Amino acid sequence: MLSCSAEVKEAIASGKPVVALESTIISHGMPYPQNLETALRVEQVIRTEGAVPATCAVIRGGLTAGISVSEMELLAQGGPQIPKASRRDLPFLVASGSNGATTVASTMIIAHLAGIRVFATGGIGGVHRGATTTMDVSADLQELAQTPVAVVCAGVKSILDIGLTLEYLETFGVPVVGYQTSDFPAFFSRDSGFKVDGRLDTPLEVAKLLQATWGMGSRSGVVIANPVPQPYHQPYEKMEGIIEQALEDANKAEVKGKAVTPFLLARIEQLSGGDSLKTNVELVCHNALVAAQVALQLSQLS
Ligand code: PSU
Ligand code: MN
Repeated sequence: MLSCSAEVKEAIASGKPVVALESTIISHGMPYPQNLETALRVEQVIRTEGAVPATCAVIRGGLTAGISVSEMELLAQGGPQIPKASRRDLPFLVASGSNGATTVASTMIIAHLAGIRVFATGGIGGVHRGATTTMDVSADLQELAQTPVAVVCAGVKSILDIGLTLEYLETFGVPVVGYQTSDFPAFFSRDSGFKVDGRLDTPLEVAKLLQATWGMGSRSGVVIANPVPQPYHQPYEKMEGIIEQALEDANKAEVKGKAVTPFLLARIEQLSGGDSLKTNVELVCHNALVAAQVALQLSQLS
């Protein structure tokens, strides 16, 4: 059921640093062809740092770590026609031999099965605004509570309730690291008004934190919140107006379930023009860089 590329298999077996990457960001998070260009660039960033990239997806029913360029192209061109697969969707795709784009939750599952401990993405899912009545809480949070993989991200978009997302992570005992910052970032913006408890400044410090987490028997994931580089930062207030509009549109269109996040991402992209996409691409590449450096330190410690 698990299928690793020859390169990824060899790297894991010989203890080389490997970084997992998700594919919902390819099919549902960005338009074509920027999605494909970004997916390829992210892999290159990881290689340049001396680590091996493992983009994950469900391919013909196989939980795959290390998809090929042509498979990446298929997911990029297919866009929203490719099923978005979180934890509960995986059995359907595996049983029917289908393709699927993996979210943070399902990429963590594949990474853990394969023996990969570090994963880079853009933003994680979280507690949606209004969740006290809709109960819309991303399965990503539940996965972080139970699967020992470190996720390097630029925080969460303020389409979510950032405060409640942090509360949820605290309840489930998930360490949240601020990488070179004490502010929890809000994806497009370097700060959200919320603080992190733990600031760490080097890849070695992060690797030691991961070792400590898993060394004491914890099975949880770790969030490594890495703010977007300053030149691409968008002011929080500027994005907030756009996000409010996107949320209003989602409400009017009565979007529900797993369609909510892709709808909001696409609407924000439309409303904000090229700026937000550029920021999105750059922060993903920067997360990949930091993830590769952490994976390298972790492989040297083990
Ligand atoms: N947030 C982003 N970009 C993304 C996602 C979230 O800024 O592409 C994607 C990720 O794949 C994440 C998923 O795991 O959306 C969460 O979806 P949901 O809220 O339906 O769990
Ligand atoms: Mn949801």
